[in-house]
Amino acid sequence: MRIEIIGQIEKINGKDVSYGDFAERYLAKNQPVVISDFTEDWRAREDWVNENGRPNLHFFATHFGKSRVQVADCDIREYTDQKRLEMSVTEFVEQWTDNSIENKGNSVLYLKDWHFVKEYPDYTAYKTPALFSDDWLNIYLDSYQMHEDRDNFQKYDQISCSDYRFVYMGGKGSWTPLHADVFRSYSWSANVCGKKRWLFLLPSQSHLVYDRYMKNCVYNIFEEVNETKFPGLKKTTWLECIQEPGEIIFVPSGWHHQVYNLEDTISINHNWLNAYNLSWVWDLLWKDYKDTEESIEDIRDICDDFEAICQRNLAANTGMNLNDFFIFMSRFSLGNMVLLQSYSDKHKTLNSCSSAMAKNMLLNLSTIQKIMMMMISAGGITAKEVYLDLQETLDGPQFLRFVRDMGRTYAMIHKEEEDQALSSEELLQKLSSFADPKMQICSPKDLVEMINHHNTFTSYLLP
Ligand SMILES: O=C(O)CCC(=O)C(=O)O
Ligand SMILES: [Fe+2]
Repeated sequence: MRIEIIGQIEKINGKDVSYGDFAERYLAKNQPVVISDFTEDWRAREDWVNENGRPNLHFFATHFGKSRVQVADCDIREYTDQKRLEMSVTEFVEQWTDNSIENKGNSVLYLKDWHFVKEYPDYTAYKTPALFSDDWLNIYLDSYQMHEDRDNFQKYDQISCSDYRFVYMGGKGSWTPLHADVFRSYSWSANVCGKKRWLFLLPSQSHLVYDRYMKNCVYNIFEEVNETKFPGLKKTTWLECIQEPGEIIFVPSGWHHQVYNLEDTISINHNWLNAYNLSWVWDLLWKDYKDTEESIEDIRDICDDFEAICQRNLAANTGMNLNDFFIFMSRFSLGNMVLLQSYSDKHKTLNSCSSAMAKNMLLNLSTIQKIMMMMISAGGITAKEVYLDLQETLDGPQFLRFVRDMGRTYAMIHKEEEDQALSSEELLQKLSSFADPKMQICSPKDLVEMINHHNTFTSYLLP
């Protein structure tokens, strides 16, 4: 089947766009764009690339050879993805080199989802550009796990969910099947070397690549697809992009994409979410929850705790469940409120003239409130043991790190002066000015009320 390509993705120069422009034109409008001029000073572009512009595989084998990585066999489909193998970077490099010398019809291999930053935190391969730094997911995961203390997920957590910052490496012809990203998050992807061809589908056409039960998605848009099963595919229209070395592509939420490496390519990509795409994340999480519930409906009557099983399955299938999401939003809100409190103590004001940084955090809080209201109307959180204890949160070292990372990041994004990093005593003092530290956030309703209370209190300080 031939698919119809109706346009190309816009390209801009990173130097020509401020954070405010980017947020308004691309994050808020959920539009893809390719940005140049952000990667020139990255260490990765020096160390990882030979003078001829091809991957320096020798460098990988000597510096990171022992790492265990996931490698996709691009020729073999397994369920909805490619077959994955596990091997060391040295083995991967050997196979890649053998394949390109002998070219004897071996499978095309593609190293994917390598949590490089987690594994080598002291080797600064690159710096995330400010445009992509309002990243709640990775800031959170640097301090917390998505499913804490849940024995069943310890192993899964550490391997798969430690963060959403990845390195990809593959020879010419390696590719990624059609998909929309995890949690319907945004992604950005930078070519350290090599070229990619991207095909994008507008979210308004997503339903056309699913079967009539909205369960199975087309795997490869260039392969003969069963028209009876996927009658919508012939009506789809696609945007295309050829991404050159050094360029970064912004992939908005919910846009399905299929990707080809046109040359031997190394890329770095992150998944991230923030106030602009939180409703996408919520909508998918709720849909996945309902699907999970429906899939085990027949055992409901014989289960002691049906809800707990649903949440467990949801976390296993998607990487987070409703409880995790609620705790994530609670901690994130708390961090924003503490930082805003600190800002308003210092500047004696918090209003529409406040800094871009303060406005960003106010937007975060109002967006979380909206999503919590949706959660309430959908049925909320029913498990009794899911709550956030404020005292316990303050006592743990993670919260201090989390708030400091957040403060530093927002100051960097908006090019504002960073408040002196808060101490743990100051954390308690700031929090005490809008909440009772003995309190617990037990439900989305508690969180909405706490944010209201905080907002009333901080605007009380207005001159
Ligand atoms: O580069 C690839 O092969 C896939 C990357 C991708 O899907 C993404 O960045 O969202
Ligand atoms: Fe993707």
